[in-house]
Amino acid sequence: MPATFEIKQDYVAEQNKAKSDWLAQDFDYLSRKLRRGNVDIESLVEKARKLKVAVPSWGVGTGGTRFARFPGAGEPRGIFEKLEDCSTINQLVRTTSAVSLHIPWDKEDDLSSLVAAARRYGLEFDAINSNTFQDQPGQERSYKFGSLSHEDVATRKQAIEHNIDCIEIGKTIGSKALTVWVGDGSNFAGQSNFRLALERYLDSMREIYAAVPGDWKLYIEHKFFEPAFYASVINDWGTSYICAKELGSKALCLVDLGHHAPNVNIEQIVSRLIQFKKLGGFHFNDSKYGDDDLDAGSVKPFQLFLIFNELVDAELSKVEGFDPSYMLDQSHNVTDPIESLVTSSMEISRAFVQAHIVDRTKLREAQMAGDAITALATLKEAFTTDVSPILAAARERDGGAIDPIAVYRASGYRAEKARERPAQKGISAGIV
Ligand code: AFD
Ligand code: MN
Ligand code: MN
Repeated sequence: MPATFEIKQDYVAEQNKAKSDWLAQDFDYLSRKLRRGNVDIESLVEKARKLKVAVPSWGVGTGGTRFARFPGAGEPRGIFEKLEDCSTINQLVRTTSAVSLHIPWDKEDDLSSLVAAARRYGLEFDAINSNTFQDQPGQERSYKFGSLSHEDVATRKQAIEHNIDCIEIGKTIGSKALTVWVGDGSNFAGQSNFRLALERYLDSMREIYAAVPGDWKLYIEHKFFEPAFYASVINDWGTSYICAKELGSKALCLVDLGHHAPNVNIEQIVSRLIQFKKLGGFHFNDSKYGDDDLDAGSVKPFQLFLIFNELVDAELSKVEGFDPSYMLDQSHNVTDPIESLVTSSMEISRAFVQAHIVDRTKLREAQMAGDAITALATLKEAFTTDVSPILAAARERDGGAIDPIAVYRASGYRAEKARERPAQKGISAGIV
């Protein structure tokens, strides 16, 4: 008997039984509909089964805003409980078998126990994230005025060393990438010299790059504002691209969907990065105003589809070196984080499968004929196809739940965790 409550595999199978009839009917209907367009539903199920998206360790705790944090019941109190929740998500959806750690939030001295726990849950560790946007207790130098681009060489050195420490942790736990996002920037015009700040950032990154193992990737994550409200040092994909290019082949750009100005054409940015072989991966989430951590697909599902349209186009065109990694990066303020991450991972799979339905011959012909109406209609036809039965079948075949949220709620998992994990004062669970 495990010491803590977990959803039993038999329970998932039992719950699936009640839904399997309607799934078979819907699946059959969709398969006939897709066949009319020469699309084989089985190949889509296989595609869906292969797609993986990593879960952020910091996403399973309740987030907060600048104004307040309203803690949820049974929140994970440390990395081992976070892994437990990540495992529950993967058990239900079967597409989230990797976890992305954030250091020092997830700092653990006993790394072999951490690896053993992950293995027991069937989880792996994805990219490791460094944190030089906060000061930690006992830290010698402050990041108030920046980290990798700080004016002071000793502060930069401290930030570089932290990143190298993260690489060392990552090596031990089996990560293959380091993601660097810095909060460096300025709040006032004139506060910082743009050119010198970027030079210092690049010098620091060169030292980190040198410590990145040959079979690893170094992801540069840009963000146009916040915490710096006038100018961020790594503010956009252009700056990110230039830095990745300066550093070398291990350095790639990471696109966080929430890190662009409103209405920016993110799918076009994705296309550009693919074309010039610098697309490293994604932090999926959604955004309406300046927020960067809403649930993927919750505000602009068509945008998510259009991004996957570019990704699938690259996959089918066999663009050389195209191998982006997918991660969620969200903060959940008003929902049960497990429910949000379950739903978001399904939205990623939905957009991916829909993008695979696009009739690319028809689209190309419409483009060549200057037929904008048919081009858009071709995309819309795929986007408006309800691929839920494909996603449900993929989950079921891998031992997951046909209806993950229903199973999760019926299992009483959260109430059990609330008993097992009495609230602690002052837990911080991801802030931005
Ligand atoms: C930031 C970035 C980055 C960072 C995260 C921390 O999205 O990925 O690690 O917030 O929560 O906005
Ligand atoms: Mn991010
Ligand atoms: Mn963010």
